[in-house]
Amino acid sequence: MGGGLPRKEDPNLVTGRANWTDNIKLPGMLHLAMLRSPFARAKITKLDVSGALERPGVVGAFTGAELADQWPGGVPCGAVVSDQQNSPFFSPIVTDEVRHVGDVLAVVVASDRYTAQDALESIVVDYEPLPPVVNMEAALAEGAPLVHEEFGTNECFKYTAGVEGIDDLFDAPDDTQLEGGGVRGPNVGGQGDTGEAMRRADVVIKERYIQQRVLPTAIEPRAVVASPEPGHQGIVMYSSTQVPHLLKIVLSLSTGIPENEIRVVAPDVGGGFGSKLNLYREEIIAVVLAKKLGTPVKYVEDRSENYQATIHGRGQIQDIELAANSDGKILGLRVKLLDDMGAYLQLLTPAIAVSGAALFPGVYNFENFAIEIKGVFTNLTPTDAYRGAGRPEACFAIERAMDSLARELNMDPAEVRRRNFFEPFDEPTANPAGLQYDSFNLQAVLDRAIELADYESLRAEQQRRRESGDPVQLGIGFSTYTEICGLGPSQALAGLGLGGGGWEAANVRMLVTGKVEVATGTSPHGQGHETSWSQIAADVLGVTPDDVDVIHGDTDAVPFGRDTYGSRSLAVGGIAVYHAANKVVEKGKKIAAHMLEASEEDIEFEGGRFSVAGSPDQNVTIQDVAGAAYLAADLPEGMEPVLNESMIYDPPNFTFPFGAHICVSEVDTETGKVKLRDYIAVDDCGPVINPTIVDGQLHGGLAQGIAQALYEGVIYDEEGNLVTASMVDYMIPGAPELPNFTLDRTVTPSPSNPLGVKGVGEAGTIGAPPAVINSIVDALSPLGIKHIDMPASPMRVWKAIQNAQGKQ
Ligand code: MCN
Repeated sequence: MGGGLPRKEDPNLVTGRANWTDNIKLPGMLHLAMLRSPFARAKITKLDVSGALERPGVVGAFTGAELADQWPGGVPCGAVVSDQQNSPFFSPIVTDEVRHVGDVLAVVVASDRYTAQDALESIVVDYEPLPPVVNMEAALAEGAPLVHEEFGTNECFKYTAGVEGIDDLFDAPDDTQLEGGGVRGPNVGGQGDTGEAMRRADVVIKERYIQQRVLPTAIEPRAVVASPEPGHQGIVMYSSTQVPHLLKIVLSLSTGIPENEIRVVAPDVGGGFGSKLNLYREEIIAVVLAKKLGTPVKYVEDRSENYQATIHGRGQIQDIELAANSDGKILGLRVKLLDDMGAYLQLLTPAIAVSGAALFPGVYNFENFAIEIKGVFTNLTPTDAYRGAGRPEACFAIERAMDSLARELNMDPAEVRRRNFFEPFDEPTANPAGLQYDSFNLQAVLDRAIELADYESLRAEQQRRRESGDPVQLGIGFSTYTEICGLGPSQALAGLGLGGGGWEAANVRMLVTGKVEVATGTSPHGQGHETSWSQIAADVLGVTPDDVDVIHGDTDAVPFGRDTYGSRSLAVGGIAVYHAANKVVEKGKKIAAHMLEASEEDIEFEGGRFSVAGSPDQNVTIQDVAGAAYLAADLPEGMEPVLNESMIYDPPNFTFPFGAHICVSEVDTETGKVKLRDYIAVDDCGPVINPTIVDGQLHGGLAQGIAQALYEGVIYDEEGNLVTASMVDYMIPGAPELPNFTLDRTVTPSPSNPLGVKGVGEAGTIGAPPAVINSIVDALSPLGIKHIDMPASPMRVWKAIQNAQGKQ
């Protein structure tokens, strides 16, 4: 542990030997294509699939009405954040009305993919187009068209913390009505009296930030093969998923197929970023048709379908008020959020903003906090988890507001942060929302980032450029962040509306030859668990990582698991491996004592060798012990054969990595173009198991965070058409658009687990957006520019400059 072992999984991935879902070809396999709505909202007045059936190669064409009894549970949403939540039935194939462009109204099954796709053209549909709602504020306005008429409103849920007794956080006619805050919400707490804090403050920063929708673009789009395989009584589903174990459960809930008759296999998965944390309608349809037709059915989405029908991330309007004294000390924060659900609820949709709610206070220690979140239905693609899921949004708001506060008080942005940081601690400490942060040393990460950036020189250069009227201005942007990782303690997850079940399972077994197999319930799709888990097991057992094979992603091979998301895998799944391996060592000690005719208390274990204390020559290797345990010819009385130990580990707390990022940008005031010159990230995820993997995770995360800040953004037109429906229209940055990252770490162990590790998989995505926008605003602040919305495209930046100069 701690060594930069090259990733075991990479040779296969980079030499074309990976096994993607689309590589699977089964005898008799048919191909599925979806007829998708071109309208954001329309009634279906006629639907006739008979024309498709006449085409050669077409095996079946189906409407929702024909298959409705096959999916009693519809597409499941498992997240409930409010008793009054409006949760619509989400039919895999709609029957009466389409609710977003890309909604599915019929499907074709054919001998090959092209035939299936072409046959869609022979389906006759009459639509009665209806006016759609394509933005949240319009959706909440009186008389707005309703996405789901049965609810009589487009509000999906309302969630409040610290604001009980008032209807609307900022809309209260008089601030005095906010007295009597201080009520801890049921799950995420608010506390104190934010109204009183606002009145008492020397300054109140009031801002609105837009979290644009973004597309979680994995290299491999979604793919599924559903197969009624011989020898298996139910269904085998191969899916490009990050959650095979979860799929087994929710597929059963959706279709009524008993859970024990479902096997889900995640072959190699080319990325997910949260978007493959869902049971999708296409997977349900493939399973239902494979059962109905008695033959395997494959569906692979193309990139435009991926952009229309795979979930989108973010999609929030954030109104925030931050109250502070003239010395920069924060007195209170209140937040009012609108959260875009899209047309339906996917597995976690309502829980995304709620799970980020308690992180709005960020890394700052203050008294008064309140939040109100409204989930809103729109006629757009559903949203759900995208890398960070709730935390990048929260971090952006507080970190942008901290910069505004610094500017208002004419204070250095690093200094205003420092004045509000928690003092270093290594035991759980409550944040203003009641979350128990595990351990922090924020001062250390900020100091190191400032040192690496050579901050003083940067400010001097900035000053020079300002004074000389250089058209290219320098911007220096900070963000200091924390996030909630290691999802999570089961009880706490239940409190967030996520049902519970935050444990993770591992099985560590030693084979007769002394080799090791680790079965894990995590389901990596780019994170390198085969390497990291090998390192953990190898260190505990005193073998080499090459002796360890890691098995994952098959519910028959690994019976229990809770999969990979929420940067949970190391802090929960890796710790399960650690405990199971230690159990192997404990059992090995008993066998070694028997073999060495010594007492168990006298057996020491180091470097893969059991020896008798004081007589190091009397020893046996763990491989010897594994062989003896397997053959079982001479074991201690009553002992079960084989070194084969399991652990189901439920963590006591989440983990809270933290960091300080500094973005250095050059903003061309004549063209609006922003060039990132440098990006310094000092992150603390506790002790690191594999520094190469951690650096890779940070690079990828930073790239996606910078992408949201500068390049990416979903665009819909007024009719609800997805304008950014291909990679030509949607800007995914590549290496040329990104700066050379300067990374460093501090190590503050978590008290929550024996290795002290915290998550890192989303850290970059969380820290980067505010650092980038803060740097641009910093560069342009002499013009009086206070905010630029994301993505800060050249056009947007140029317009802001023109406005500021009174030219527009
Ligand atoms: N690690 C480590 N030491 C630490 C922390 C982590 O060595 N102190 C290593 C772990 O051992 C693991 C990797 O870093 O190999 C990530 O661990 P962790 O932070 O526990 O995150 P998860 O494995 O649970 O990954 C989930 C996270 C999320 S939520 C998204 S979204 C995301 C991400 O990982 N999606 C990814 N990284 C991705 N990387 C790729 N390539 N593709 C995705 O879809």
